[in-house]
Amino acid sequence: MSNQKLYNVAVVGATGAVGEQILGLLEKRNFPINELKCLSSARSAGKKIVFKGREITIEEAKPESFKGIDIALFSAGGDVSKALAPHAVEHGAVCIDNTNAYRMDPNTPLVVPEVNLEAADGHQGIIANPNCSTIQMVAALKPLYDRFGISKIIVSTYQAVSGAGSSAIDEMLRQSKEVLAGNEVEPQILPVGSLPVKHQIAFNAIPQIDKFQDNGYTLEEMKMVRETKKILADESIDVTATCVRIPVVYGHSESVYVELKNDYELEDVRSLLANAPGITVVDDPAGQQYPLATEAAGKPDVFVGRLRRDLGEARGLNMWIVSDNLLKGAAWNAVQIAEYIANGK
Ligand code: NAP
Ligand code: 3JN
Repeated sequence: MSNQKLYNVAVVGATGAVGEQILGLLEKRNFPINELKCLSSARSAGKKIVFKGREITIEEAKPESFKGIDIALFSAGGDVSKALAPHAVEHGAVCIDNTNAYRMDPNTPLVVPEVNLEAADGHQGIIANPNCSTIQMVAALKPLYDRFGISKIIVSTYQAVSGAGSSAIDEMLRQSKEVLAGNEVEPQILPVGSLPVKHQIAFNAIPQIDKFQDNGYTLEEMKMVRETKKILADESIDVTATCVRIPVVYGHSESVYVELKNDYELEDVRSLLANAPGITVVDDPAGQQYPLATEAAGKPDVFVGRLRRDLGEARGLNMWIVSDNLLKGAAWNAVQIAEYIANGK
């Protein structure tokens, strides 16, 4: 007989793009669940989902929903986390929060298990999951940081529409059909910013993800800057990001220039990455093999390729990093943390 403790688990945002992936992983990983609560807004309350062959009714998330809950996974937006995570903590739950609400809070660990899992030990009830674009980048850079040090990162992202939720996926697919049929499109969802201005995403690239900040960068870009420094616990790294939405459904791609503090050999970089947990190197220019969003979709790993020394800076390295934004970028990273908690941390 197993003496594995079973947990009462709540998934907040269970009907969303991220929530659905979290439920899929909890089932696939056979997470030790006693009771599972699937929470959403009033809009989806009453709908049914099937988990391990059992029908579960979606409930509206309320402060009292967390009574008896041990682990709560939040992915219903920052406002919901701000409103409800403190109640979950009061009821004794450990919250793993997929939103921006607590990421930069000095009392909240910001965790990528392959990078700084030990930071989770200091939690005070909430552990934050970083932004998807940050997660895949720091997972790939950590082995290089440890071995050579990093002074500068310049990243340009090519982000899938699923990062903006199920409605953005629907919009991209709908627009694509409209364009192919020769019809006008009426953009309604993207970019998600502070103005009602919308742009076509089908057959396009939109250089805006989230709201513009006073410094000319978008919030997504500033998330990458701040979160990278917090996760690597190094404020001295210069980070510049340009985040772009492209018409891909699953999988964020990133072109990353990284300046190392020490001299490096490309072969050492390759073998460090090949031996790092959660990283798969796909780097064979002769065979035209490199990471692709279509190949990364549905897989938990971070894929790295196009490794090459910068032409001007001998300590500069260019690389291409791809991962499924809803898996390692959100649900899988959160479930990895939940497994760590369930294993007694
Ligand atoms: P989505 O597909 O639009 O789903 C939103 C989910 O939140 C739905 O389950 C929705 O329930 C629920 N919800 C909305 N308002 C609510 C409320 N007032 N109370 C309770 N539940 C509510 O969005 P998504 O892509 O899954 O993303 C959800 C959130 O996850 C994002 O806002 C973001 O904070 C976070 N996220 C993080 C990453 C990352 O980089 N780590 C990536 C993507 C998303 P209904 O069915 O009732 O509408
Ligand atoms: O756009 C993407 O590809 C990632 C989006 C993440 C996101 C979307 C809406 C709200 C976030 C996030 O995780 O930072 C948030 C948020 O929590 O602020």
